[in-house]
Amino acid sequence: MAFHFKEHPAPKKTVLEDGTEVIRTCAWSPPGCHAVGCGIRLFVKDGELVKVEGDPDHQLTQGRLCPRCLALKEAVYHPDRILYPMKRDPKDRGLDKWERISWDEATDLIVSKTEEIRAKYGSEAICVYMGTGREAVRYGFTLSSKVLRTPNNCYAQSGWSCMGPRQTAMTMMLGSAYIELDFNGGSLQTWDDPEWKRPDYVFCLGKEPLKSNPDGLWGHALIELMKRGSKLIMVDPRLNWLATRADQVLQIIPGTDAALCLAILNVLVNEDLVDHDFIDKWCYGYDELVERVQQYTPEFAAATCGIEADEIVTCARKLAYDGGEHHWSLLMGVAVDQNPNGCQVTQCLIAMSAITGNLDVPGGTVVGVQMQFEMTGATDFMSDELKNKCIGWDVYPIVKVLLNTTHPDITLEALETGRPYELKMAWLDSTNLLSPTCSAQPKRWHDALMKMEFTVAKEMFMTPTVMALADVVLPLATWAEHDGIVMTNQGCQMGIAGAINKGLQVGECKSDLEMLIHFGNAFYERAYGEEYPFKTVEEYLTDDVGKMDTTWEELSEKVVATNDIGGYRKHERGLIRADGQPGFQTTTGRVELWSTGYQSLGDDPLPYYFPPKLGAETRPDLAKEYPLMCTTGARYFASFHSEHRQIPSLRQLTPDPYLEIHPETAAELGIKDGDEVTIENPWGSAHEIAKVTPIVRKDVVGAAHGWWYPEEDGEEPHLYGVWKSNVNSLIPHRVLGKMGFGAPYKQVPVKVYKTPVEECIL
Ligand SMILES: Nc1nc2c(c(=O)[nH]1)N[C@H]1C(S)=C(S)[C@@H](COP(=O)(O)OP(=O)(O)OC[C@H]3O[C@@H](n4cnc5c(=O)[nH]c(N)nc54)[C@H](O)[C@@H]3O)O[C@H]1N2
Ligand SMILES: Nc1nc2c(c(=O)[nH]1)N[C@H]1C(S)=C(S)[C@@H](COP(=O)(O)OP(=O)(O)OC[C@H]3O[C@@H](n4cnc5c(=O)[nH]c(N)nc54)[C@H](O)[C@@H]3O)O[C@H]1N2
Ligand code: SF4
Ligand SMILES: [Mo]
Repeated sequence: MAFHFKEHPAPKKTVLEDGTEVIRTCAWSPPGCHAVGCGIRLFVKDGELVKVEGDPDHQLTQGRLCPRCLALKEAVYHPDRILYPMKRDPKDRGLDKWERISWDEATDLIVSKTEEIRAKYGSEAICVYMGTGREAVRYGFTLSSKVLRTPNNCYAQSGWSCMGPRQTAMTMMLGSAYIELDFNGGSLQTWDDPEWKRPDYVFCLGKEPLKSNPDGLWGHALIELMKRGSKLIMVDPRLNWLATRADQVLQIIPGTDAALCLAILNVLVNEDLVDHDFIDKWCYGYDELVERVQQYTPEFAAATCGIEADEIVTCARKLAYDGGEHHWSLLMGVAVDQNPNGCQVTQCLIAMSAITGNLDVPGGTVVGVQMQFEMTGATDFMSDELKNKCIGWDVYPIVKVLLNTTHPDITLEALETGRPYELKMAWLDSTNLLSPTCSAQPKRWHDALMKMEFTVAKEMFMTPTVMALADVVLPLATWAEHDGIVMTNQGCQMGIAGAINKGLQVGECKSDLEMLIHFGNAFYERAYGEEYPFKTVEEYLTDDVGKMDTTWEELSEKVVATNDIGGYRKHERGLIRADGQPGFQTTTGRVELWSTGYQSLGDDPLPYYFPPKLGAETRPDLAKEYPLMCTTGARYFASFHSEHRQIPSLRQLTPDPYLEIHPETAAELGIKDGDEVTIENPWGSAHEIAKVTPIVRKDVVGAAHGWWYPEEDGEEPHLYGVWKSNVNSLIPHRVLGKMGFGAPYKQVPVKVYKTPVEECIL
């Protein structure tokens, strides 16, 4: 791996005639985004942010920005922003009785309470809660393991349904980090690089990257590929904007993706549209896979997925191996994970790429390399006894093998029951989990977390979660207010490595990294009697970036580099395996179509399909009363999960939570566009506004997630209206795949009705 810089980069800072400084930087969070690192120009006058523009000198994004980055100024100077540390008496939880305190007092309080809890109950009584891949995640594992010295770091989404299933198959089948669309972001020449070929097809399943820019992929790259001739195949129950530009759309019944992918494999192997050379040299278990997929015919999948059989055959033929002339690239989204069958969907997708000769070739799917940076938080100094206390490792060993976290569903059960032991302290690092985001059945999380003896939170704004649960809240700096680094797919994929350059200071806010170093020093000195290795952000970043043969100073000055992870066919050159040998980092050294890893974790080594766990086939008892399948959480430009609801220009773009419903279904139910509707099932109900649209299947509705109402009363029990549109109240807990990953966030049965006028609350 190496960073490459443009030969003559634009200067980091220029000063305009009126004294305004223009500072080049790369965005991350807060406010929310994944690690995309789009190029930004901050206009700062006398320490105040005047405006934000896209940076035309950023080699990848070239000035293009989403509305969320353009609205940064509204977030920075929002009157509701938390600017100072605050505390509240635990007996006043839920009440707006916050008292401003100094950083010193906050630090004393946090260190003394943590040590009191550690002494009484052991380190394992502390749990850090993190959300999705915002900047906090880069430092949060280090915070929990090294600074707070607890094995418990929880990502609360039921079934680890974001990346859990995808990461399982990538690790087990390839031994690799994240696999990605080949958009050639790791080359300074990007699409003019002669080594690169544009994919002939992009097979996009359950992902809409223009809106989501997920996991660090700059979604707009797809448009560049399409301009150069790449054709798109979309598998999605919603005909989203990208689908309207696609070559083929498979409008699937939610949660049946494994059946479709198995049928595509069936066509590929039976019509012999595969790369035998690659299979013979690099794959393990092909014959068994061939046998397994026989039962999954296109006709079977057609009936299961609600797609015509000949559409499936046509699709498979587009993905065929044709002697290596043409290639296709894979985009797989979170809809893969938010499905108890998700570990098998990914298994199929990787098999499809591998057997058609599209793994790690130009225009194919790029294989990621292992992380070079400290992110996962080394626990080597922890005793095995303490490490193994990590909640849920005994029930679902996959979390131990794959991720340095607790198991989310088991964590809730531990909080509720006190078994295997009591959790007593929560550090809410980057999640607003009472809003309909991370948690399934968030009222249960609310009640369980109310039992904590002490709770710390970091936030930009008062959220329902902080208002209900926290005793201390620490003010968080936006990405314009701190230094840091940001890399595509957190550095394990080709793409950019950008400097986050501080442009201004607001209140007493600190960044995640500043807080890590602050509390690192405080705990080491006062509690452990040791010296924390870093005194300043600069020292930390110098150490981090130094691994890439550059310095923090150089990256900061030049603002953006490309991250070269070693090009294509890395398995041939020993760049995937830890021992430097050719092959993949698996037991057999090959791409495991028959997975020894799945088998060792108690699952079937070959992919299989089961119908949605809450769908009509499995739960006919529910189907009659709850006939519609509800998919949730398709992303919007104007929000990142629960964030941005208080930002005026963004709220104007998406003022309400919308429930997408087909015109015929709406007519049958007497629902008109703009009506307030109630979405209901045995687990709960939520109110949203009907958006009557032909883009959804007639048997499907699409609900928005992440809603709360910052403009409303924040105190208990209202909590900014967090229970009004809380679609996650309808998602039951612990409905998981065999290994413990994948939950039905995108396929719950519901009924929908027009809310009676007297019960309207929106
Ligand atoms: N129904 C439904 N629910 C879903 C989904 C769905 O599709 N449908 N998607 C799920 C997925 S994939 C995910 S990953 C989860 C995400 O869930 P979360 O990541 O928990 O999202 P939020 O609840 O918005 O909480 C994030 C909080 O962190 C703060 N924050 C933002 N940036 C930073 C930062 O850089 N540092 C720190 N310290 N804090 C920051 C924000 O202000 C916000 O309050 O939601 C899941 N929930
Ligand atoms: N603006 C914005 N960007 C975000 C986020 C955000 O909240 N806002 N969240 C971030 C996070 S944490 C994540 S994980 C990513 C997720 O980003 P993506 O992976 O792009 O996922 P989604 O937008 O949830 O859903 C993508 C598509 O899946 C479809 N879909 C729904 N159910 C199914 C199904 O059963 N099968 C198939 N094949 N498709 C289905 C939806 O209709 C939608 O069009 O986005 C990240 N980026
Ligand atoms: S993807 Fe959009 S919101 Fe995210 S950093 Fe880039 S411009 Fe900003
Ligand atoms: Mo996610």
